Amino acid sequence: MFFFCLNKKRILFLLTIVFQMLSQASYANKTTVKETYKKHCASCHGEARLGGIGPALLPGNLSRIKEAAAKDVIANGRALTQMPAFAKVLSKSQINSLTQFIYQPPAEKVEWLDKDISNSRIIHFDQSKLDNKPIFKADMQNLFIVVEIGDHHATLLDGDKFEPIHRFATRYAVHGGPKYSPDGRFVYFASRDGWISKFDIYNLKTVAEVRAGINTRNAAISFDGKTIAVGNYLPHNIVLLDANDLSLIKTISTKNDQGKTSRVSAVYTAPTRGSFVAAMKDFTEIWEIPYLNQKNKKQYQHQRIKTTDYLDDFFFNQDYSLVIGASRPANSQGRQKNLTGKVISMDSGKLVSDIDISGMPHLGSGITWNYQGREVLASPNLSRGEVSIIDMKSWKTIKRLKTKGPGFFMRSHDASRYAWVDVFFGPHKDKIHVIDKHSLEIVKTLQPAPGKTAAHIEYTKDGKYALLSIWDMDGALIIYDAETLKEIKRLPMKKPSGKYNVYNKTHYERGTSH
Ligand code: DHE
Repeated sequence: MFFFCLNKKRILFLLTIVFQMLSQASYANKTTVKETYKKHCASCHGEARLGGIGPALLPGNLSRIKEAAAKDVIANGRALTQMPAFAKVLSKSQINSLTQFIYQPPAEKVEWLDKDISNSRIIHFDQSKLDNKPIFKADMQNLFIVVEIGDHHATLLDGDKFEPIHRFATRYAVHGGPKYSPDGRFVYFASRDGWISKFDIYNLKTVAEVRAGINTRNAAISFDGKTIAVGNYLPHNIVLLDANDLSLIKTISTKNDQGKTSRVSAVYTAPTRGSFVAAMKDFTEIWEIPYLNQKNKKQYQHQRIKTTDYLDDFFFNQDYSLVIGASRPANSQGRQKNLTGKVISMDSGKLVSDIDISGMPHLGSGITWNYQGREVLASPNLSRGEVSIIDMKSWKTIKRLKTKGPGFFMRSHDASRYAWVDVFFGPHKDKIHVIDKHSLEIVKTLQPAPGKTAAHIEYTKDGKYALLSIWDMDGALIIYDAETLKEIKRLPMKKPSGKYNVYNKTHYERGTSH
C-alpha cells in the first residue's frame, strides 16, 4: 500500500538509498580499518599517520581532541579546511573503527630522521631575490602577528592604526609564540605537527618551511637570529635549524646516562648566556645548548644540568643565572595537579630556594616588574583562582591575589601601571582582571563578550594600548586604552589565540613572554 502511494521518482530514490546502505554494509564487512584508512585518509594524513597536507593522526598529536569530536570531524568534515565529510561514504561503524584506529599507537616505531627533516624542506621563495624593504608603510616595530587558531591563519596587524595589513594561512595548529628575527623582518611559527614556517613580513610571503618533528612543543630563536631550536615530544630530540633557509644543522637526541630518552617540555633562548635552554619531561635534567662558541662551551654541544626534580614549566631571572621552575618530585609520573616552586642555579643545577606556590603555577606565562624598589615575579595558576606575586630576592611569596578562577596568561608593559590576567577556566572565563602593579590589587574586572573566553593580552610598543583576544570562532581582537581601560576598537577574528608585538618581543620587554 505504502509503495502504491509513491510515484516512480520517489521509488527510485528510496531504492538508491537502500542500495547505498547495503553496499556500505557489505563494504564495511569486507574491508579492514587499515584498508579504509589507506583508501580515504592516507593521501592527506600519510600512510604511517605522520601527517601530510592534513595533520598527523597519532595519539600524541590527537591528545587535545576528544574522540567524539574526532568522529564528528570524520563524519562532517572540518569547516574552512580541506577535510571532507565522510558520513555519506562510510558507515557509522566504519567511522567508529577509524576513530579507534587513529587513537591507537602505531604498530611500527615512528621515526623522523635527519633525512626526513631535510626532505621535508620547502623553499617557497628565494629570499635573495626578494625586496629587503617593506612593500607597505607602517611602523615596522609596532606590528603584531595575531595567530587565529580557529581557521589556522595569522593576521599581520598595524599597531598604530589597528588595521589588518595581511592575512595568511599557517600550518595546522600553530602553538606557542611565533619568534621574530632580531630586525623584525622574519617571523617563525611552530605547529604542533612539527612544521616550522618562516614568513617574510617585508614581502608578506611564507618563504620556507621544514618539518622538524612529528609532535613539537615549541621553537626558540637565538639572540643573533642565526639559529632556530625546536623542542620535540616525538621524536625525543632537539632540532637545530639554520634560521636563514631552515636547513638542518643538527639533531640532538635527548638521552641520559642510563640511555633513557626524554620528551622535551620546552626550549627557550637565554640571550645573556648565548644559549638555548631546554627542559626535559621524562628525567630530571635541564639542557643548555650554546649557539655561540664560548669559553668552556662549544657551539651546539649540549651540556646537561642535573636537577633534583622535574621542571614542567619555567621562567628565568633577568640575567638568566637562575631558573624558576614549577616542579614535580623526581619519583612522580606525568602531569600533576600540585606542583611546587623551585629556584635552581643554571650553572650547578643546585637548589637556591623553594618558593611557596602550589596548584599548577603557569610560570612560563609569568611577568616581572619593580614593586617598591624590588623585582617581583607574578604568575597565574592553571588549577587555582589566584595569582602569586613573589619577591625575586628573598623568593618569598608576598601576595596571593584571589581571582575569579584559574588563569592562563598574564601580561604588562614597563610603561603601564597595570598587569592583566585572564580567567581562562570555569564559569568566569569571559572575565579578565586588571591588577594595579603599585597596590597589588585587582582594580577592574572586564567582561568584554559575555559567555566567550577572554584571554591573552599584548601591549603596543609604547605600552599605551592593550590588545585582548575573544577566543571564539566568532571571536574578536579588542583594543583597550591601557590607561583609561576603555575599549577603542573591536576587530572580528577567528579564535585569535595570541598576539605578538615585534618591538616588545625583540627587546625582551619584561611584561611579555620571550
Ligand atoms: Fe600552550 C605557549 C605549553 C596548552 C596556547 N604553551 C606555550 C609554551 C609552552 C606551552 C611550553 C611556550 C612556547 C613558546 O612560546 O615558545 N600549552 C603548553 C602545555 O603544556 C599545555 C598546558 C598542554 C599542551 O597540550 O601542550 C598547553 N596552550 C595550550 C592550550 O590549550 C592553548 C590555550 C591553546 C592552543 O593553542 O593549544 C595554548 N600556549 C598557547 C599560547 C602560547 C603558548 C597562545 C603563547 C603564549 C605567549 O604569549 O607567548
